[in-house]
Amino acid sequence: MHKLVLIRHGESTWNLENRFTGWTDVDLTPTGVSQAIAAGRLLRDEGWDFDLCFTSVLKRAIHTLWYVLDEMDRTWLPVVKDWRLNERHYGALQGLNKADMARQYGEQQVLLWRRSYDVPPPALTPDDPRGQRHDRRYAHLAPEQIPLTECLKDTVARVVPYWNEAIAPAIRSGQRVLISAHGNSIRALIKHLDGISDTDIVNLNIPNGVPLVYEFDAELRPLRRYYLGDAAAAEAAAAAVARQGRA
Ligand code: DG2
Repeated sequence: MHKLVLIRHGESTWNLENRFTGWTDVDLTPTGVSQAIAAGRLLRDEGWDFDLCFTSVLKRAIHTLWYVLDEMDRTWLPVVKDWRLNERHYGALQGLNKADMARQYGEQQVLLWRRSYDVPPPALTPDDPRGQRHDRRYAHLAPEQIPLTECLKDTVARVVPYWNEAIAPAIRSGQRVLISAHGNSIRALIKHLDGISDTDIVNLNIPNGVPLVYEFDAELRPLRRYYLGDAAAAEAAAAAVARQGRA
């Protein structure tokens, strides 16, 4: 049987301020650091170990991985960073407060922007300073590959090929893999792995800093998905994420 652990980064400064973040590269808060350390301790105490780690090119996920690995005394493990694990690009919403947007446009509209499968938020203009077209970490990409907005479907369209090319072969070859990523890049992967419908995916929310385990059969078909540690606390934290879009 193969296993995989996914973790959404610990609380970021913009999670705390309830701002749409997307590809904006914000830090962890002290709470976020504590969440990552606690996750590392839990993994260590429960006897987990890894051979290979993947993360995005955003520091909230990278730093979360650092703290987890440090707690496990595994900072020497190989880490592959790839933009395809980045958060879903939140377009012109990036930087805006989620509750303010719900007051201005209504909770239904914000739910559509946050959780619908195929409705993208309004796009950034190519010259918007909040965009990434001049960011050196994306210089190897063609300009049209650097999103100006994304719906979850767009995120699935980059996460799943990366899963197929890089992550799934590593797991199949017997490597124990840990992925540190984001609420919506993880939702994109779960949608694919568990075959969740476009309508049901609306109800899936991912809490910060809680290790999520997948068990697979030899063909990498999911057998089980569960949070490590206090399952009720993880569910409560996921419900709190859902409420971030309320006025
Ligand atoms: C959050 C997710 O991304 O927000 O971009 O605002 O996981 O990197 O903190 P993350 C963002 P929601 O889709 O839950 O509003």
